[in-house]
Amino acid sequence: MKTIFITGATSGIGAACSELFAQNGYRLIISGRRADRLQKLAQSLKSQYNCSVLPLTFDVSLFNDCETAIQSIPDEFKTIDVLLNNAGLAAGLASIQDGHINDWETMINVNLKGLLYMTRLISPIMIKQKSGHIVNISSIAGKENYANGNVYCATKHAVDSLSQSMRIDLLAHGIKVTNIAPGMVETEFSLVRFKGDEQKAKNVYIGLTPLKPQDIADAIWWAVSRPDHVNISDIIITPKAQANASTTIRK
Ligand code: NDP
Ligand code: 8X3
Repeated sequence: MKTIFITGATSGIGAACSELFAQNGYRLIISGRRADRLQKLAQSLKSQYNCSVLPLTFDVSLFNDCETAIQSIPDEFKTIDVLLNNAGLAAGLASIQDGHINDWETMINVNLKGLLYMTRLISPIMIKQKSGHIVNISSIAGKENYANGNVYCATKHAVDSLSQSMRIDLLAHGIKVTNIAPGMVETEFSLVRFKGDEQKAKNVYIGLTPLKPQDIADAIWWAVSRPDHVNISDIIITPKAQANASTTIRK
């Protein structure tokens, strides 16, 4: 039985991946900061799929907390076949001249440093195993920039760049690296970006059919379930109504 470690499993893409990998017989380590959601998800996955699930509550932007959480993993879960670096967020949508320093720091700490911390802690486990697969969730914002996306786009470009670097550094160790670059996916992403403003969040998806988190989970499952000799390097996925980071068609 294989094990996947999913960050940001309490919502959206991470929750959908938890469900799909559980359905496909994986053992799961699920993480996020909201303990109540993690417990509920763990219970629901165990009862639906009779799988082993280890919920770990911690903040990926705090290195010591990542380290403590990983050290607490019991032997049963210690072989980590897949690391899904998914936890992330956009905070605000302000121009560079008006941006809030706290928002910038949050995005850099979670999207960039958090992904680095998790990779630094888990890649040595994979190196010892001589196998593993790291999947990084970047974004279409990691391929192109859009108005007021500035720091979010920069963190996702950095994720795209790190996926390329990881593929080089981990090549000799038999570890695969996949970069996933979604366009608009309806999750809590916009609610978080607009700090709980439901109307602003809804407006993002008005007049078009966005991707569902399950669409991204399907792509990740496909990439991870290829034969051992195949590495899927990069996937860009947008809704049919989105041509690139800033061009959409709405009814
Ligand atoms: P959600 O807001 O629905 O989920 C984000 C997840 O990240 C939550 O589980 C949240 O858990 C977790 N998270 C946020 N901050 C932290 C933290 N400091 N420590 C640990 N976990 C954290 O958004 P999505 O599912 O859409 O986002 C998942 C990833 O996909 C992100 O990296 C995002 O940038 C990326 N993405 C999203 C797109 C979209 O349109 N939705 C498009 C392209 C990429 P908790 O709050 O419990 O800690
Ligand atoms: C999230 C998608 O287009 O808001 O990464 O940047 S977008």
